[in-house]
Amino acid sequence: MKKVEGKKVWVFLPAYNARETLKKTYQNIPRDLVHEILLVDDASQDGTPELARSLSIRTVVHERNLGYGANQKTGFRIALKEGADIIVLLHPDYQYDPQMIPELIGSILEDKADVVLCSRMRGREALRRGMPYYKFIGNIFLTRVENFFLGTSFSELHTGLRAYSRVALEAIPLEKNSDDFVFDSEMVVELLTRGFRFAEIYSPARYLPDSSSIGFFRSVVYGVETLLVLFKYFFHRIGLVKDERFG
Ligand SMILES: Nc1nc2c(ncn2[C@@H]2O[C@H](COP(=O)(O)OP(=O)(O)OP(=O)(O)O)[C@@H](O)[C@H]2O)c(=O)[nH]1
Ligand SMILES: [Mg+2]
Repeated sequence: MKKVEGKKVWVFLPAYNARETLKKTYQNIPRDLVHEILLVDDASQDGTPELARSLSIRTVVHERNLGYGANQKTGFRIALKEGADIIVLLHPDYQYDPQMIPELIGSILEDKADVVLCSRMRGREALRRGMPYYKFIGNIFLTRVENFFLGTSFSELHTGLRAYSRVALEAIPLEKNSDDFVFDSEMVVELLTRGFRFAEIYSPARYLPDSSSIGFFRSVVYGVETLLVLFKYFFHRIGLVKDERFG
């Protein structure tokens, strides 16, 4: 696929201590349809920004560690300000296949979707590839609860490879969202409840020794916070506590 006339595709890498995996991730990004690659570094201690700059990746650095959600706020703010039409979020820990990007953005380019998620969850493949058992079970459980509350049928809502259209990102109050990991779940609920069209593709993730993987405690915090977002949405829907973040 060649660069699509008039559509600016950005790839955004939210980075934290990604030095071991950044180069591999970056080199696998198909360049012919991507206009800009932006890395936001959240005060890594392993030299991630220095490596990024040596690879000629445009790099923005947080002075101190602000969190995964705050990292995305910075990235989306810059991309939107500079006219990106489609923004691909890609974790730089080389767990996701950058070669999936053309397929990922295809339905946005064709105006058939506003948000596309690259699911890692189909059958037990993720387990075979090394996803820890508690993450596998947690992912299935959380996605099922989300599907129940949102009336959807996704196989996974927690992936680190997704694409958003500009229109979708501009419609939601990004800055009001969490600075932590639950930012991703807030976005999904805000976009779905505003009626944006979601699509899902599939590509299993890699679990290599140097890929970033948050531990058990932070995973549980993420899970509980995601459930809280759903409860808030439910109360909003039944009119008990209105929350302007949801449509
Ligand atoms: N800004 C910021 N990003 C972080 C922090 N910790 C991890 N990340 C990044 O957030 C992304 C997701 O974190 P991971 O540790 O890979 O966790 P995960 O993808 O939810 O879980 P896995 O499926 O095990 O990979 C990675 O790209 C990390 O670089 C942090 O403290 N701050
Ligand atoms: Mg990871």
